[in-house]
Amino acid sequence: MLDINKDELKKDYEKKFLELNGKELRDGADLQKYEALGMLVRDYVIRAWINTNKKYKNSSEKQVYYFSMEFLLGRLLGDALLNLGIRETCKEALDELGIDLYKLENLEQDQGLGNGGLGRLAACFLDSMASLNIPGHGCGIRYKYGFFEQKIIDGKQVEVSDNWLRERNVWEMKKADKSEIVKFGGEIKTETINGKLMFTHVNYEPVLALPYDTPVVGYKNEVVNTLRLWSAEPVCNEFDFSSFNRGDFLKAIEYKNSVESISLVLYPEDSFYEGKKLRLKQEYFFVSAGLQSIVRDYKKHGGNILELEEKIAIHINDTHPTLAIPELMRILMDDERLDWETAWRLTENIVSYTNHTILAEALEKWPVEMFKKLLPRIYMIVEEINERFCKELWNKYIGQWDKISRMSIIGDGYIRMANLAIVASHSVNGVAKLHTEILKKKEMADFYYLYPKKFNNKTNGITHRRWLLKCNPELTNLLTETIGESFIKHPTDLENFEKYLDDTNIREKLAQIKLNNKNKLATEIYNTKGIIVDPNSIFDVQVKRIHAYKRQTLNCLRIMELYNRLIENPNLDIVPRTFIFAGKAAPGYYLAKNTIELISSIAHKVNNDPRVKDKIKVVMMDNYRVSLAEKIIPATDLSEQISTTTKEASGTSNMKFMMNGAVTIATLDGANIEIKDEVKEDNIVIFGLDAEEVLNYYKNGGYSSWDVCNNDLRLMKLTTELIDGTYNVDRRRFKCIHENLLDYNDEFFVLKDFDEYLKAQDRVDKLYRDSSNWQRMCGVNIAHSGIFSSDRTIKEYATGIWGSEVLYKNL
Ligand code: 26V
Repeated sequence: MLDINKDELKKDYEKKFLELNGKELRDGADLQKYEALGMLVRDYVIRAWINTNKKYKNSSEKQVYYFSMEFLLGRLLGDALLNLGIRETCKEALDELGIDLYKLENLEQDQGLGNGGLGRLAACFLDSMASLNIPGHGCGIRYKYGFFEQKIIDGKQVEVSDNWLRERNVWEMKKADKSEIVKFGGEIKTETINGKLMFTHVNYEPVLALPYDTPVVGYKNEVVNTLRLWSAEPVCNEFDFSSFNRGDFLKAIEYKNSVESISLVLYPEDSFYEGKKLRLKQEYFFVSAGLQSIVRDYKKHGGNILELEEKIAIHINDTHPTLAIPELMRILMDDERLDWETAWRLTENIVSYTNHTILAEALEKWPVEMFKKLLPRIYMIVEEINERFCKELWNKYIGQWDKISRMSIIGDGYIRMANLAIVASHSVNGVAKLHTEILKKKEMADFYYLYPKKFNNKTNGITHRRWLLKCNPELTNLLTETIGESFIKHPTDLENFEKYLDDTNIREKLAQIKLNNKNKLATEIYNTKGIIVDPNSIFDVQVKRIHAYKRQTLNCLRIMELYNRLIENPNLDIVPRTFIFAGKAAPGYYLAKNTIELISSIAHKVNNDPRVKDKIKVVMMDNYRVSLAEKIIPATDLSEQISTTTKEASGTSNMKFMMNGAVTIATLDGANIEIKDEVKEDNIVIFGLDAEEVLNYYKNGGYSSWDVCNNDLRLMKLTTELIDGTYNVDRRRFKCIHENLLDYNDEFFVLKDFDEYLKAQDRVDKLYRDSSNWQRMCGVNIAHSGIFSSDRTIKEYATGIWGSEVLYKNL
């Protein structure tokens, strides 16, 4: 915790501003004021950062490295202030200077180096590791362009590049002296020296990996860990270009472009495998740079390579960093001269893997020919791993060729990354109980029977520091006034709040806080979309990536149905609702983009119809991102978690909403099940097919969406409305959604769950009318959300997977 008072902070800030801008604070622009504050906070952080690194160097604690293609950090200023324990002091200091801290915080660009849940989870984990005194660091790519910015123009998604580095990034520190070389292409020369086979990589294309470090500040504990992101640069310097003759010059430019493309842009796909060579390059680039620097650092401080497994843990976030396995083998064998068996033992004990999805279309596999050419030495190692593994299988499963070929790492001309990750790591985990069970019993059953001990569950979590303390200060105040501050370090202490819920005064306060947050969001909606919404209506929210399995279409159909009912009966007695959507669609995912258009069309129709104007409103907000989530979530009454059961591995927004006192309407999917177990059935609204029913339909058939539709007059009307011009003069506009629901038999059971969903929404309507009980439900959700803090999750990873020291026990 930083020991600084308001006056000192004021003085430091004015001085910093002057230094940076050569003018007085009062003459500065807001952006300059933000930058100066950011630079000042970075200065405050640096002392503790240096000390933390020193401490790590001199201690024998295991260092954990979290390898991830994505880190969705959002903004950092507010978090850094909060974790340093000076956000309040800073607010007061700035107030006295006539500056609004929150306004400055709003000027920071989001660091959007991730697609969705997987990248945000990585960011929450970094925060928890630092706050729990765990030496845990991130390793990833410093994409020049992050996840695209989404504009909704004429109801359609338009993608704009996210040039997040346009303004100065005050948080990162370039560490040129820590650069590494990563090698692509070329050939491998094999020779025997002193009776030992040696492999030399020749004629390769070298790429300079340049690290940028960002501090990860722990909560009031003086710990600052590191997120290291790698940028790809050409090896030779600019000057060399001028000395080339014309032919070489063009070649040099080609080289420069090809190298820089590696860290140019984040792939805007999630849950969809993109078999592109550039993606493979990205994956190898950052794992190779990361591992080389880890081993180099380890040896520099006198570490014995044979003890590496006791001193470091490498965690791979989904299969994207799986090349860490053969790369570590390469370093240990070719650079450190260890034999295969020793290198294998170390690698297996060091690496652990998390699976984040069962969607088949997200399973990474690389064409052998492409892989071999790009990574010749790595290919040799993967081939050897596969041969040894298959030999084991032949001995164990005599004659069971189907099973062996399913499990093989290389097969059908592809390298299967999940198989490699399972075979070569000591731990494989899913991200919620149901998801882990599906991995064990279904998707990865062959491997589970072979290695039952490797499989385990680690239900996801979210950092309550960002997702409660920072984004909902009023609720935080109410909590500390009632139950004290212990929940901040021990989030399950939030349970103490439950006993206050009998107090009507507290329930009214909860309602007032929600209303205040809704007012703020209403203003934001008006400012960005020009739509007036009623803060006294139910804020009914579905914000997440747009994807068929998340079923935004189910939400659309029920709004269309409610609209029809209201038109038929203008006196229909419903609690007014505001339906809020936000989310990006992958640029190449037609159905998802079409869904955004449908939402926009419904919004257009409904919002312009005076007959329903006091009852329902529909809003599709632009550019969903971390900082927008921080505004929407505290203002939500009803959280929509309506994925097809079995498809959402966990979900994490479900946890954020409950922590901010929203009631959830959900299918029994992912972590929704565990949320229900915590709050009990009375405090959540559940509907829809269960996992067994869904899996049974997938396996044995028996579902006909046409039959469901033909037996439900509402659905007949609604599906017709999709293609009869009701929502767009161009009748073909939503043909694709119509086809998916009917001609392709509704893969995600939208029509099947429709009736139950509507009934569940009616229950919500009734529950909300009993305002006092509704507030109790909200309170119970808050009180039981502590278990979903990522602190709990990280403790489970630390003890159950990484075997890292658990110093947080002293907290
Ligand atoms: C796959 C691919 C394939 C290649 C192109 C880029 C790319 C990027 C991401 C993915 C996998 C996405 C998996 C994912 O985001 N899963 C989500 O993970 C959350 C954290 O565990 C979890 O809460 C969500 O339920 C799950 O969908």
